[in-house]
Amino acid sequence: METLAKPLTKNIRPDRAFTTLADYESTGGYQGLRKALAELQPKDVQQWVKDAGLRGRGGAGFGTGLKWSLVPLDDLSQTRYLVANADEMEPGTFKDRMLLEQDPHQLIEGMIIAAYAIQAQKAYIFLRGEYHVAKFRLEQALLEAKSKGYLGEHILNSAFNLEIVLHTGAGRYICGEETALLNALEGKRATPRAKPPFPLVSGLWGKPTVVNNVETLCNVPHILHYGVEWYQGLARGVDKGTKLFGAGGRVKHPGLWELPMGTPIREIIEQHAGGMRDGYKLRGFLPGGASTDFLLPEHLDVVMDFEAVAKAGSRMGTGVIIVLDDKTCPVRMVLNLEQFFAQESCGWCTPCRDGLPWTVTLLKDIIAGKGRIEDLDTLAGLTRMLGPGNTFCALAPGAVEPLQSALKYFRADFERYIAMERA
Ligand code: L3W
Repeated sequence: METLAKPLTKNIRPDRAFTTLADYESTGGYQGLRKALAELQPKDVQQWVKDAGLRGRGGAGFGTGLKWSLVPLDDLSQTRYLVANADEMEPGTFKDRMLLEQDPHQLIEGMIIAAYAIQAQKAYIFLRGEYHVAKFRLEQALLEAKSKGYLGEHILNSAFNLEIVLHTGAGRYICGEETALLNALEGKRATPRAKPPFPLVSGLWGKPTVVNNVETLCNVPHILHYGVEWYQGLARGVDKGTKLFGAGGRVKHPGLWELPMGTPIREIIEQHAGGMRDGYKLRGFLPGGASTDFLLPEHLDVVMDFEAVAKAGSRMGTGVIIVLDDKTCPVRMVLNLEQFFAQESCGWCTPCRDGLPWTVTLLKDIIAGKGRIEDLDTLAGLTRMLGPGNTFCALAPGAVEPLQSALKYFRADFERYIAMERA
């Protein structure tokens, strides 16, 4: 069997806009599904994905097979749902967009296999409303899949039935939080729900529901088709498989690359992104989206594995790096991010609703020359008050990560604004 180093992007080519069903089938598409339905029980599929070591690619890294295995399967008459979280809106992150626009069948096949593994009868794709091209391509791909018997009743002549519904959001970041997403799907205001119960026990309309990120689901067909050992062998580090890593900011070649898990950050920034643009130096970076902590040039040899990045003091998050150069003010960059998060707070819990606008006010005052040195303590206090455990969801704890690390690493920049006012 042909060995593939880049399963997720093998069909994405510069000479065509996207992959049709025929293109997808010509490189082994829907073979993973055939194997799952013909040879494996749902529990076996869960075990394959667990053994492969696939972890969620949306930012949190929860074990995918473990998540599926926690869905109650005892009462098969009970409705279960699968949801693909395609509400990609993390600032600086554009990885799912490429998969959705350029190879929609890969997601659809991953969803059918995942739905089979948890015995879901209905699945939803919750798509970011602004992803118009993805919407069009997914609509076409769903029709193609249905016409070839991959979707609908008795898929590939098996006893398994599945309907996939495409639902577009209305442009709110909070809808990417899985329980807010479920409320939005139910037609309610998109506020997060308290967890537990986790959605896999009580999700959409109170039924067991698995929510997986797009990139996570795109890994699944390949695990089934090429096997667990092959998948594990793709990685360079502790975590398994490949990942779409990217870099944006003042690098020579901003972009996305499918690379082994465990790839050093230095390689992503210096080789794949071509290093810094002429005249700019690297000052720091957010490793995986706007809601992760800054790291410094001294962390360039950290590898992109969940634990390795956590040990360095940040999170791998979405794996799409935002680069800070020496001519961009970190205080203004953080203000920009906090303005986004304050605007996107759903207002459901007080610390997030009131705390994030307060960080914005303080940062604006500091930049306007009206700051006091005590404001830095207030900002640090806010990062603790908005941290994990004090809010319903991860929006505010994620939002304060770049702020808390900017206060740690770039304090002199804050103090310079404050001193300017005193001078
Ligand atoms: C059963 C338990 N299930 C956790 C499940 C949970 C969810 C998954 C991860 O936030 C992060 C956030 C953003 N029994 C369970 C359990 N689960 N414990 O596992 O859960 P959790 O709570 O760790 O994270 P989350 O609320 O899903 C996601 C970060 O991602 N982020 C943002 C990404 C944005 C995008 C985008 O725009 N597309 O991906 C970047 O880092 O800050 O920390 O399914 O139910 N005991």
